Amino acid sequence: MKKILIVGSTGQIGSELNIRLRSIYGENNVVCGYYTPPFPPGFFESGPTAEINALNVEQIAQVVKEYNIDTIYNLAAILSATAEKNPKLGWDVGVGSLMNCLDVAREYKCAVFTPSSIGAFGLSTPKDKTPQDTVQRPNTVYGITKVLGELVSDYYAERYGVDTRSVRYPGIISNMTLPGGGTTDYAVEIFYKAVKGEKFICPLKPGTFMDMMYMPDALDAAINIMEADSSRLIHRNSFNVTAMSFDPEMLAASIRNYIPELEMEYEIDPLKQSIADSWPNSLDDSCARSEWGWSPGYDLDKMTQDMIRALKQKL
Ligand code: AKB
Repeated sequence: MKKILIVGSTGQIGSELNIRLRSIYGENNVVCGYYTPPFPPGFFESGPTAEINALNVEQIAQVVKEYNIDTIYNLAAILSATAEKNPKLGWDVGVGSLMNCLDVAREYKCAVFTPSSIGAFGLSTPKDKTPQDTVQRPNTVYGITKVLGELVSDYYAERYGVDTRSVRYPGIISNMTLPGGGTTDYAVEIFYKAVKGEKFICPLKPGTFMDMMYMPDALDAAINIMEADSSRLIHRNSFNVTAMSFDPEMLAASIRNYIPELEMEYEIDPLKQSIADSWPNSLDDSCARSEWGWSPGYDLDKMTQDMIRALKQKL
C-alpha cells in the first residue's frame, strides 16, 4: 500500500484529491500537508494532517520520515494571474516547493507528482492541437516555473532515479474549493453566478478558447499517471491532457440549456486576456492516451449538468 504526502492539500485540487486518495489507499495512508485555510469540513478528523510550509525542506523531510512516505503529490503553487501581480512570490513558491520535494524524494526514495499546466506554452507554440513535444517559451512567471519544473523533474529522474511524473493541466472546473487567481477561473465563477441567479461579468473576450477539465477527470489524471506502468512511459514530465476546449460563449450556451435566464456581460481584464491569448486553444493529448490510457469521462454538457446539480445542493 502506498504512503502518500500531499503538499498543499487545502487548495482547489488538494481538497478533493485527498478524499479520493484516502478512499483508494486508506485514510491513514494519506497525510494532508496544510499551510493555508480554508480547511474543508472534517479535514482534521478524516486522517493524518501536518502543518507544512512547502518552502521549508526540513518540515517536508520530517513528515516523510515520520510516516514512511513513498509518494509526494506536490500541489503548492501560485496561479497564473496572481503570480503576474507578484512574480517573486510566484517564482519562490513554484520553484521552491518543487526543489524541496525533489530533494526530499531523492533522499527518502519517493515518487513525485507535480502538476504542469497549459501555462507551460507561449505565443510561439502551435495554438491548435498543440503537440506533446513542441516550442515552450511562456511569457508568464507561472509558465516559466512550469517549464523549469518539467525539465528539472526529468533531470532528477534521469540523474538520480527519482520517479517523477506529471500532467499539463488545463483549466480545472470544480465545486468544492474555489481556484485562486488563475486565468481559467472564469469557467468556475460563471457556474456560481448562474446557480445564484446573478449576472456574470466575463473577464475574457468571446472567442478565447482554452482547454478545460472537470475535477473528477483531473483527479483520475493525477492518480493514473502515478499508477502507470513505468515501462510504457516514453514521456514523464509532462503529459498533455485535456477533456474539452471552449470559449465563454460556448460555456454560457451550455449553462443556458439548464438555466436559460443566465445573463453574461463582458468586462475584459487585460492581464487575464493577454495570458489566455498566449495559451493554446486545444491540446493534442494522444501521448497520454497511448502511454498510460488517459481518457476523460466528462465533456462540456455532462460537466455542466453535474456542476449545476452539485452547486444547487451546496448553495
Ligand atoms: C491558471 O489559470 O493559472 C490555471 C492553469 C491553467 O494552470 N488554472
